[in-house]
Amino acid sequence: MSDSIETVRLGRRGFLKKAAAGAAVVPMAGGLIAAACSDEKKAETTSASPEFRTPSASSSTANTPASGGTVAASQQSNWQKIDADHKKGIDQYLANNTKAPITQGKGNVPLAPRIENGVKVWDLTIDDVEWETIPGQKEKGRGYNKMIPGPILRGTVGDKVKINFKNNLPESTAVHWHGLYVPNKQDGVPYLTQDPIEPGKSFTYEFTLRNSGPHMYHSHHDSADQVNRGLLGAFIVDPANAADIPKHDKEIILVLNDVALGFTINGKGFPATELITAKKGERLLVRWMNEGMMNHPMHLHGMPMQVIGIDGWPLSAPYLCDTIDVPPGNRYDTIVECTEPGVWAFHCHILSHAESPAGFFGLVTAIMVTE
Ligand SMILES: [Cu+2]
Repeated sequence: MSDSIETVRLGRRGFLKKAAAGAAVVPMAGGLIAAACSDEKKAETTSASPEFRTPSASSSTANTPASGGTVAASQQSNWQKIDADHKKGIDQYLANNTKAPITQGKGNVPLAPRIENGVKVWDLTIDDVEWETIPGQKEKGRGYNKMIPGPILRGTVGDKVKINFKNNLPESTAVHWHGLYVPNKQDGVPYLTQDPIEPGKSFTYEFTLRNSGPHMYHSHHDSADQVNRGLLGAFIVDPANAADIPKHDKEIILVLNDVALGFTINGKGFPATELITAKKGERLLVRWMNEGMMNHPMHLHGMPMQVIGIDGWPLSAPYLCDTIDVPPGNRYDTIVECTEPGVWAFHCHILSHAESPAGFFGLVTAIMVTE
């Protein structure tokens, strides 16, 4: 993948980087390469990490000197710093997706159930976790099985399921099955349908899957805090008839969140977000879920998205768009026909959720389509 992404994005800098790696091959460009290298060094040493809580920390308007000459010098250093910070973020993002993860911890990974007497059974713990959202930024999160988002649970309409929770938090909680038909007493709302799951206690939810779709499970107790800190996960229910599954080559589940852990996609903010990859001609089933407290109009460059379902209910008239507003609680199923090769930005179009003078941050990723 490293090679293909290099090929796709090979601009002047990319060329210079490659050239620098094998400097002997291009002796004539030595001066230029040295300049590029020292430029990059400067970027490494002078830029701060993109900071989503205070995106203007590295403000371009911070210095407004009085004298003309100083203004010119200051403005120059400002734009150079802004450029360098933007580049650093992109480089970190590409390294995260071609070399090794730049943050610890990964959530939103499938968890296979065990089968007991024909019932799909999952055992999940609920814990305090230290969660790294972007390099070096660790937050006091909470996770199912110590990950954010929690593991992806998956079943098929008609399945009997049983989910055992052990609450290791120093406070009570409860788990709601968002979007799923369940018996009322399994709905997970303390004092309305059940007692809270107290610290150290366990609770088992049991129901039969009745409606397909990209559903969610999350805390329904002190939820503005607990969900925002990470007690959320995807519960995918496939239709009983496999022919009803939308035709696709790859399924991408994107869980949005905001506020407590910052703007995150699957528990990570840019540049720690995951690059989506596809081959030209492939169909991606992109499934959006918003577990946050704000709307996020997610915009894809280069290709439209076809919206085929809302909250698991298929649309009788699917429609094309390039920006899909995902409100809190909603899930959208979209198809991206990957017809256009390149690395295409994919970001929230409330721009203060995505970009600052310090570069991209938060709700930003990309789709890379290779030939
Ligand atoms: Cu947003």
